[in-house]
Amino acid sequence: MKRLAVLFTILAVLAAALLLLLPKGTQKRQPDAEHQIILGFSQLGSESGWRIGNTRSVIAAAERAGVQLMFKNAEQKQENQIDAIRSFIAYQVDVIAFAPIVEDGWDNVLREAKDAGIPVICSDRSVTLEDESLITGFVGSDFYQEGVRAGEYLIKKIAGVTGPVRIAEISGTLDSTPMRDRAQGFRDTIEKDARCQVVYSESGDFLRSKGKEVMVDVLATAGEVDVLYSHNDSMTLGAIETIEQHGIVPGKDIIIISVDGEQGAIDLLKQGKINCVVECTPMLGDVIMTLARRLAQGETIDRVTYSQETVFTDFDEDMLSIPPRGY
Ligand code: GZL
Repeated sequence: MKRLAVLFTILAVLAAALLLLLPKGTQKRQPDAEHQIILGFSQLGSESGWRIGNTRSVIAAAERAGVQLMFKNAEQKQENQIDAIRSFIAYQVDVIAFAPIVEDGWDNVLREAKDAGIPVICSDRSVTLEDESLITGFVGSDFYQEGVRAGEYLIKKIAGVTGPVRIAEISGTLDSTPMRDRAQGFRDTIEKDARCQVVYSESGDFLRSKGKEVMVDVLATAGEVDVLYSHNDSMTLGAIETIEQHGIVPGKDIIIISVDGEQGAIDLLKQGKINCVVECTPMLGDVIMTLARRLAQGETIDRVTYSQETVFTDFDEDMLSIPPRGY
């Protein structure tokens, strides 16, 4: 009996040694047609109606697609996302997808994923990397174009206005892709019109509470403001609370341009309290599952997959018929 135990021990040690000797990235289980795909998804938080809608979309799509989803909410902390990705690697998921809260600081953990042979998709936001091969693809919005659409609306809205047109911007999470690109796309569009002046810009971190606070500072320090450009609807709704508390009529005394397309913002658009809502769809779940399945089966995917989006404005004759938004 004792000889048998010794034999088993030797075999176990040899097996473990063999695994360690294998080149990195080959220990992972290879999916086959019968095997259910396992997707690790790191969500950045629950900061806005958009984010909650995005989470619902991912979970429902995994259910529909028959994908086993390991979902972790980082509650607005990059370190929690990094920990989540490491746990997916340890579990040897087939694919990892994540919505990076900021663009920088991902090289090491994404190198670990690549060494483990696990492809990674950026969902919703992008990352800045020394080695761009660490990410297989991006699925989400073209935030720069969202900024351009906001700027194009404003130019149309101020037709006939002498100027100057003084603009306050409440931006999203610092160093996040939507914040950087929505700001740049807007500026590149309005800079062609000498009347437009951005007189104030401060981050509201995509949070309603901070949008309300920042708007207090706008009204206290920026002087006469003709336009509010807010990077998401949650901050816009908070800012409008402040605007109304100061006896200012939103959508009339101050032009309000917002991004996302949450139901709450569309409702205020219909009431004339918001003038323009640039759509940014959170419904990315089905595309993520399609891309994950391709990767798990060893296929390639496009480097960038953009969502199709529109813009809702007070120029639209059919504004009142905008269907329910679902987020
Ligand atoms: C955009 C997304 C942004 C939304 C905000 O794709 O990353 O983050 O515009 C959300 O509402 O907080």
